Amino acid sequence: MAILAPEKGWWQKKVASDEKTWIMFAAVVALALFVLMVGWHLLGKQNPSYIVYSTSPDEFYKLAQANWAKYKVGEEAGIPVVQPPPDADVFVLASTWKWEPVLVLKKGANYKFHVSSMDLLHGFSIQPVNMNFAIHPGYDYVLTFKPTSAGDFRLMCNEYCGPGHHTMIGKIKVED
Ligand SMILES: [Cu+2]
Repeated sequence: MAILAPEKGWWQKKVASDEKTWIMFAAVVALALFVLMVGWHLLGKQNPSYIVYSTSPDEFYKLAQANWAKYKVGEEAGIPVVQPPPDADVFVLASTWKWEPVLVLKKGANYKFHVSSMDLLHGFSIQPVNMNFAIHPGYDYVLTFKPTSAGDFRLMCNEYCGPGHHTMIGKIKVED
């Protein structure tokens, strides 16, 4: 019974051979999973990795505003429509409860995304592709991004962020 102390010297008992087999088996499985983790990162269609820098909501907001002013081509319901050229920096800002700006990108071009939140934890999720990142305020998430198909994509928030969470839907248009 667990309520009683184990008998003295129990830790000095030799490990039985079947127990040794199980320990070896577990070690082999753990090592195999460790190797798979690296392989899966390189070969599996996982979330791409990104680089994170620390920033502040104020600083990021200023950088985003300057970037949008440079590449702005219009406005949709008060949200700027931004068309950055290939290889440009692209700023995406999450706040309760919207994504800014509306992006117009070119298929096959490379972009350097900077994503941050102004207030709470939000989730940057591009639908219907498998991309999903947690976005905390105070950090600049930098990811290289190359749209591989044309069409209209939705940017969803994938972390519950309050009563307007379900309305937090952004737009990315990818042109041929
Ligand atoms: Cu949300």
